[in-house]
Amino acid sequence: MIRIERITAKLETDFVGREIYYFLKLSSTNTTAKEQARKGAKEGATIIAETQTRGKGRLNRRWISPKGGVWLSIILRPQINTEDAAKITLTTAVAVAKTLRKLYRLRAEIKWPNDVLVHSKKVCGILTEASLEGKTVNFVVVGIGINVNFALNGLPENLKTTATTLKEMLKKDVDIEELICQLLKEFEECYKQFKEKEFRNMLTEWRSMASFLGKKVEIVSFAERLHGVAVDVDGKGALVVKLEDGTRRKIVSGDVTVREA
Ligand code: BT5
Repeated sequence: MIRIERITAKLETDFVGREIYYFLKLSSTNTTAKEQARKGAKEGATIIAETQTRGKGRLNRRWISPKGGVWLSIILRPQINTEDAAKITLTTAVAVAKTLRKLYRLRAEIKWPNDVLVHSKKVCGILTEASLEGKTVNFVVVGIGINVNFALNGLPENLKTTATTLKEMLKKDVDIEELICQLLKEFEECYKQFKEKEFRNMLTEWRSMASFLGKKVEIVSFAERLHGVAVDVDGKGALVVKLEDGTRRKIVSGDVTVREA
């Protein structure tokens, strides 16, 4: 069980996680976070659940959320345009990867746009949802799911080759409250940089952990399937791909698979 009083005692943030809503079971922490945001919850308020019955991935995919994971959502109220919301996902990925590197010395890597991998296996997924008002953002909910203290058996058969957990990697349970505290701290630092329009610095960090850059990739989106080399991510968070015919394309959403090392 996650002991919230341990988190509160150890937390070193100014506003992220200063208000925590804790639940044994939720449908989805993102859904509850959106409800709380609509009711006026402050920036940084964090929703944590021990398990989720309908954890959400992108495009209505399911996120499997057994007990022993970190399933949380943070409410944000940045004054940004809608087109800047995608940057929050990248900012969050940097925070997660830094946390795993610092606490466990794992070579955590970022896969555009919303995955954190260890040894090429997904240990974390991020789901950013924005409530929009015309061209501006009313609030943002960033959901972070990390597979922590459960064995691979906690996941369905079809995910066992693509996913991993910290317990699997480290061969032991980790201190989950310490992990949440460090994550919220790293997140707040990265988010402050993002708000101070220092997204360039964020991108530099992001690139240093984005292992798939320079590799041949396949990108599957709603409309098409593309092959090329992942070249970079641009100032808006879009993936830049050099296609096989030599032209460059900016991709704003899709799934990336590395085709060769
Ligand atoms: C994501 O979507 O990776 C976003 C996941 C966000 C989860 C957090 S948990 C807290 C908050 N509350 C929520 O309801 N959601 C957020 P996407 O890139 O679409 O990946 C989804 C795919 O990942 C699924 O279709 C599966 O293939 C795979 N998957 C599902 N559960 C997984 C898990 N626990 N570990 C690794 N892979 C998983």
